[in-house]
Amino acid sequence: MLNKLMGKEKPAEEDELNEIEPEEENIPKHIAVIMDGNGRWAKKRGLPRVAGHREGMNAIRRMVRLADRTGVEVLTLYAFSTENWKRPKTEVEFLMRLPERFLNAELPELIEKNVRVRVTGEIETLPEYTQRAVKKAAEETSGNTGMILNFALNYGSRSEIIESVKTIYKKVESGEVAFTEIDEGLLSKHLMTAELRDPDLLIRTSGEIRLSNFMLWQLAYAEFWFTDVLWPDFDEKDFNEAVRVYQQRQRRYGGV
Ligand code: V07
Repeated sequence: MLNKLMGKEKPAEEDELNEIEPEEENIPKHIAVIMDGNGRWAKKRGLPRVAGHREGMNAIRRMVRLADRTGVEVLTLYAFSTENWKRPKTEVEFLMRLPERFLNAELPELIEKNVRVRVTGEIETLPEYTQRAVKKAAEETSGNTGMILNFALNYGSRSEIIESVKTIYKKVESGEVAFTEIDEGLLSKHLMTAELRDPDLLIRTSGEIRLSNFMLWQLAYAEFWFTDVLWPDFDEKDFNEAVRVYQQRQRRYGGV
């Protein structure tokens, strides 16, 4: 990693020695990922966009194993934004089948790994079969005490904040909350992520340098790491690089 930063090439085998160990200092406790570039990955190969989404699920499996092995406490993956409804109907229909498909294939391993699955987003407006799949996974893993795998599904940050403000308004109106009690902590407790710590590290793939309405409040103090790598190609080397960069930034921060 240091060699790379200094512009020197290093032999490929060293990448394997670069594994992040759970005992290390400054492991990001909550990693949030914007998994961008699935469509572009498919286009490059002359495949339909949905082939990229399918391959993106393999990258999720890889990411979950890496994060779990590293001692990450929460892994949040942005699977579907409220803006994604604007995509072609056939693509949206395909995407809505993916939670079920993913969980059918992965739930046994997630249970074996003691992973707790949860969802952040407006799931009430999703197709019945999508809701059923995510609810089943959340229920079957609700007693697990290991890593939290949090899927942001039909999620939009501004609307999440508006909903919190409305709830707080009603509580003030009814006298349950005093106007003077409104502070950052209270608003945080009304967000859909109330039970989760804020992300320490945001990863976005595929070269776009923006937040796209993702966890605007929660990412206030996170480190951001962007890469041109397309999500289906995201691998251990990329994961290690993101964590190493995070660790170095934390070290500098602590040093001043
Ligand atoms: C989706 C595959 C991965 C690349 C990114 C976009 C497409 C996993 C899920 C999922 C969601 C909830 C859940 C379990 C799995 C998923 C959608 C799209 C809509 F509880 N991948 N994935 N959901 N993609």
